[in-house]
Amino acid sequence: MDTLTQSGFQKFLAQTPWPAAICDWAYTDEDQTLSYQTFADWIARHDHGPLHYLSDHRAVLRQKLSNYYPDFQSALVFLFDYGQSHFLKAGGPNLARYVTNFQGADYHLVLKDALETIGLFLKSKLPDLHYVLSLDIHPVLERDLAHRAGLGWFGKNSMLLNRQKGSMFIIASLLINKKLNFSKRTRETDHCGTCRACVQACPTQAIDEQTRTLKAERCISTFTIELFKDSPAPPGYKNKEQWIFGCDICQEVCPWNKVETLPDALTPLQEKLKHFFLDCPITETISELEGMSNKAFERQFKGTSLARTGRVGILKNLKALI
Ligand code: B12
Ligand code: SF4
Ligand code: SF4
Repeated sequence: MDTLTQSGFQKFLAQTPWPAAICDWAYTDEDQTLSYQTFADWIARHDHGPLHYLSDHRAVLRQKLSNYYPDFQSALVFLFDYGQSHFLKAGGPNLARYVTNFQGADYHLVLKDALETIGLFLKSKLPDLHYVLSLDIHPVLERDLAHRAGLGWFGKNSMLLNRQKGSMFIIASLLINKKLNFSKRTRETDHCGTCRACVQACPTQAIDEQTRTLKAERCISTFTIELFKDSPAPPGYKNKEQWIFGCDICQEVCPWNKVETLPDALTPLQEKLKHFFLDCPITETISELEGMSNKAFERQFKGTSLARTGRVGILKNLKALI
């Protein structure tokens, strides 16, 4: 008995409170990626720099979804919005919006729960449905998947861009062992045109506009999120924006991103992040962190994105700015 309809699903999505708005979603049953060669060439050029987890045995899994999930039949792809602005300051210090805008929590945790909630709903309608998640860390080319579902195009900064929303969202998907009776969209075409705003704004010249990929070693995001121990900052890291975790510069300048202001009160986690990292000069945060043990840092920032790099990683980011 198939009681799952697209309108019923849409109603369920509209009635459920999510940790961030679902700004768009779509369905696809296309297994094969369109841009695996772009990925393979990128690895062959060593443009992944220090991101070794992308070039190991899992690289080839990204070619098609059924390499990762052999029962793959279809996917539901969701875009979770993080495009609000209440924390950003000219002259920094700044945290990437995704750090603060999922109520201050690590999106991997809150969106995993959100996807599981969606999965439970689907299973309540189709008991023999199974799924696995694709949420950043899985061997899936997620931008390509969202593009196949018709959710956007690849910007020159390599971001997946959506006509309504721009690029400030996290892509999170359920890969499913059944086809659903949902409508499919046509693929989005390129809408960057002659614009080069992101290429010009990147302070570290990390964007390779010909291939619409990044030279990961030069990206502030790699330095601040992916490198935990002492390592040299890319030239240009020390700039007036002072991104201490992640970097949104090439998205901020994109004409497709409309920055919104949130009137909401801050959650305790957001308050903590703001108070500790953004409201005082970097030199003060450094002394505070130097007087703190690794364990105390873990306790303070458990459940936030900053737990990834830990105290030593954040200190590395801050010290490279003074
Ligand atoms: C490794 C990684 C990084 C690395 C490298 C990023 C990069 N651009 O390659 C670093 C640490 C630098 C990084 C930074 C960021 N990341 Co990141 N990252 C990833 C991860 C885990 C893998 C990406 C990857 O495989 N890169 C290799 C390149 C070659 O592949 P790609 O990025 O998918 O790019 C494709 C397009 O360039 C495409 N392409 C280009 N031209 C054309 C033309 C045509 C016609 C076609 C078909 C395809 C095509 O081919 C490529 C291969 O599919 C993904 C999650 C995932 N599993 O996919 C998140 C992901 C890409 N990151 C994300 C985010 C949010 C960020 C940051 C904004 C975080 C921040 N604020 O600091 C920045 C943005 C920097 C930027 N401009 O890309 C989001 C992006 C959402 C979106 N709207 O696109 C993702 C999808 C995570 C998620 N689940 O939402 N990230
Ligand atoms: S995230 Fe920052 S450093 Fe990386 S490509 Fe974009 S602007 Fe450049
Ligand atoms: S800034 Fe311009 S070139 Fe870059 S992604 Fe946006 S529209 Fe495309």
